[in-house]
Amino acid sequence: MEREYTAKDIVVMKGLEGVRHRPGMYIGTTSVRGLHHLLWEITDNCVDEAINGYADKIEIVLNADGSVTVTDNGRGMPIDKHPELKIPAVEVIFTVLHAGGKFNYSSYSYSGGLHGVGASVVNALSRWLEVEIYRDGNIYKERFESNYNKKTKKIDSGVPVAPLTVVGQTKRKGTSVTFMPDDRVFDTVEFNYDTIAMRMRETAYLNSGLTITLKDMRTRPAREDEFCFMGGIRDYVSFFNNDKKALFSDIIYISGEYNAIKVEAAFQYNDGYSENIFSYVNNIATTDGGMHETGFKTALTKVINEFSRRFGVLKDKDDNFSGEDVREGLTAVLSVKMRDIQFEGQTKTRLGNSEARVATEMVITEEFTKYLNDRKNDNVAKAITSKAVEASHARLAAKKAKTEARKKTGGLENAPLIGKLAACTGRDKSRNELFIVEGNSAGGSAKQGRNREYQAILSLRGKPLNVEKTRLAAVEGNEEYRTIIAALGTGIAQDFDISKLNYDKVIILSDADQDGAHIRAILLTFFYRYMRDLIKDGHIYIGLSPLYKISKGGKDEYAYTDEELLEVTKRLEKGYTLQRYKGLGEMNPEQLWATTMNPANRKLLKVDIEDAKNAEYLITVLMGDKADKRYDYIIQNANFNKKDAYEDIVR
Ligand code: 1YM
Repeated sequence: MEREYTAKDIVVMKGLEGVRHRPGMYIGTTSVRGLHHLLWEITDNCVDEAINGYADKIEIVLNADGSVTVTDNGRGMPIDKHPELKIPAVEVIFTVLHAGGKFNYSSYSYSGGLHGVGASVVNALSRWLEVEIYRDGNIYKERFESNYNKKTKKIDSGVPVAPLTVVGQTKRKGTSVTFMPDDRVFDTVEFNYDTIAMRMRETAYLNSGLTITLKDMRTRPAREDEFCFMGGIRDYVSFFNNDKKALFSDIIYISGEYNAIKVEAAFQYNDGYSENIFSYVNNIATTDGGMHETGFKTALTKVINEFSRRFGVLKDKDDNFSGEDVREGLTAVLSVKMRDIQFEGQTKTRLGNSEARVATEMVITEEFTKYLNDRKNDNVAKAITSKAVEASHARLAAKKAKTEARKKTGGLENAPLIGKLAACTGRDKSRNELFIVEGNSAGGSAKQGRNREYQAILSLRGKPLNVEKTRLAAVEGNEEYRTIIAALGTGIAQDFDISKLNYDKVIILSDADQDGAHIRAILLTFFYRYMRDLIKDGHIYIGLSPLYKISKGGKDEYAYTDEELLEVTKRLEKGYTLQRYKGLGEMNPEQLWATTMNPANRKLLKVDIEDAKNAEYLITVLMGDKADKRYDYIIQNANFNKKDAYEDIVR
């Protein structure tokens, strides 16, 4: 049966056409990250249904044909006819851009990511999409396709192939969506199991009692995971502190509501020195913090200071604890749920709503005060205040030492350090590169092989200090780091100023072995902790060096991975000699330049910490106290020579 198109159909099609024309505007990018955004759009709808109390199960299946199926046990998408468009609501949801907001559906949406563009965008960017709804005893089904139109020479996006149809009976309730991402749109259409698992684990932590299952039918045997945390964000805090020594066993949990903003926080202290606050709004990670985080910090500082005054931990002569003092060794998860969220900042990962600050500060102040003053929690109160005392003493001592050092050297305390740096001659900061090289012999080769106009070399002796276990003051006192800090010119931690950066690229060059992986991880931890914007702004790189040299007839070729080696040796057939490099130090200056430093043919991985939490986990496990776990993790995950460890390979 030929279907007649009405004016409304055309509006609908034009909308989705726009999405296909400019996918980046709707999902940010057509890279592998954009691909996963499609999936989040669908899972977010399920999470909404769960937050509103109608669903408690979500199932994701990566099908063998490359499509993905997401199913929930909620009410089922609405199927009643839309009063104006005269088509079932489900069809509106999948074919009208921004159907959610525009038609006033889903006003209770708490999830929904950065883009929050909805199911129609997923449809527009899929080869085909099928939705099944289990509702009122029926199974309803509709299929949409994006096919090439010979007449218009364009692709008609997300067009229904038939009206919504009842295809069977059922007792169950819920919605199931299967879609095949369009390979004409995305750079890759291969979903990454680990990316999805990570996000779903996080979602499960943030929504206690929600069960999320993930199954990969593309591999044999199928891979499967189930995430469900009855303790919610409390369990999340224990997960983060798993490898650390907690100061007390209790995990402080606070929840409350203020002006229709739901605030939930869980926290605990460990014997380390770093502060780790993981904040969320509507299940979206706010890696740059924002108003809710500010409210949390203000409340924490205020409550601990008031309590300490009242019970004489702070005497009249003492200054108040600073914010850093009360956050030393803190691991916290803060989750806020509210309407009309606004993001700020370059990466749109900072919450801008000031009402979130007010609500968070109110809820935390009230509940945390009650908690500390409850005699049951005396041991916790004592541990927290003692930790703050210790931190404030360390802070004051470091400040004093710094002032004295400055007096002695007349402000030139960095001068001798710069001597360790083989600086470059050029002054163009936007071109200059700093290589941080493992070992003196590789450092020597790098100094001789480099282009001295824009390449500076700093060689490290041995392993740098592990900053995870160190206070800022000790880091600042460490010669290796002082050299790096002085060379970069930016300062560190609170004093960090990226506008003073002397180099466009900071390239870590370490051996392709376990020690090299460890050194790389230590340096990344340092940048992550104290110069995070260097990573965020894309200045940190890992230089790949070849694992093999293959020579034949006086010509040398290099292989950076085992796969490349196979390729080359296959092509050369026989009569070649093979050298395996055990470390950078085995390369002479010319080889190091040709393979690792020359922008024309080197391979650099741009370090991209989109997901600060995972970096923190990696760092915690790599750097934490439990050595066996660390060893396993390095073996399994620290192979930065794997391409998929980072998104971009650049020169
Ligand atoms: C596998 C994906 O989308 N589930 C889902 C979506 C909706 C509902 C239930 C729902 C919401 C409401 C009322 C409501 C959606 N509805 C809409 C819209 N799973 C999945 N489950 N009844 C059912 O929010 O009022 C958008 S999504 F727009 F119709 F409300």
